[in-house]
Amino acid sequence: MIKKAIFKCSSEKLSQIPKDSLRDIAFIGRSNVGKSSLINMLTNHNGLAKTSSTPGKTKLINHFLVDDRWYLVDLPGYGYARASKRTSEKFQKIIMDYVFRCEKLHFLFVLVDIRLEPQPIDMEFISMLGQYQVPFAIIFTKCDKISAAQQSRQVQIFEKKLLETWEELPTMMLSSSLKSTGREDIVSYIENLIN
Ligand SMILES: Nc1nc2c(ncn2[C@@H]2O[C@H](COP(=O)(O)OP(=O)(O)O)[C@@H](O)[C@H]2O)c(=O)[nH]1
Ligand SMILES: [Mg+2]
Repeated sequence: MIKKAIFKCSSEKLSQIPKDSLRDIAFIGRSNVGKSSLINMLTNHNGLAKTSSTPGKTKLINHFLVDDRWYLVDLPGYGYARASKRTSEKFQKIIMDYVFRCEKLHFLFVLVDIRLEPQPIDMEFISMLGQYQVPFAIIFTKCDKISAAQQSRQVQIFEKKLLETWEELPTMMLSSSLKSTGREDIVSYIENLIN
C-alpha cells in the first residue's frame, strides 16, 4: 500500500534529478495515454500529477517521493513526432537520457491505451527497451472504456505483435483510473520490485 506520496522535483535534464540512492520506478507512454491519471490513482492523491485533456503538456521529469522509500517518476509523453523522423528526434533527448542512460531508473512501466491497435511508436520504444535491456512491464490504460471481452481481444492482438520480435512476453496489467482497476496488482508489483 502507498501511504504517502509527495512531490520532490521537476527536472529538465538528467543533472537535476535527485542524487540520493533511492530507486526510481518510472511511467511512460504516448501523450494522453492516462499516465497522470494512473499516478494519481495509484497514490490515491488526486492533485499529485497534473492531469490534462490537452496532450503533450508535461515536458519535464517529475519525481514523487513515496513512503520515503522510492521515487515514482512521471516522464514526458512521446508520440507526437512524425514517423519519418529519426528515433533520436522522435523521443525527446530527456527521455533517451533518462530511460537508456540513467542508473537511478530501476523499473519502467510502459502505458498503452487498451482501445488502440498496436502503435508503431510504442512498438519501436519497446523494442529499444529490449536492445538496452531496460526492465519493464506494460500497463493497459482506460480499460473502463471497452468490455472485458474486447479487453482480452486487444491484449491478444498486442501479444501477437510483441511475439513477432520477442521470445518472451513482458508482464502486462490492466488498469482503469476511473474505476481504480489494477491498483492492487500494480502497487504489489512495485512493492516486490522495491523489497
Ligand atoms: N475513461 C477513462 N479516461 C481516462 C482514464 N485515464 C485517463 N483518462 C482521461 O484521458 C485524458 C488524458 O489523461 P492524462 O492522465 O492527463 O494523460 P497523460 O497525458 O498520459 O498524463 C484525460 O481526459 C483523462 O481524464 C481512464 O482510466 N478511464
Ligand atoms: Mg500527464
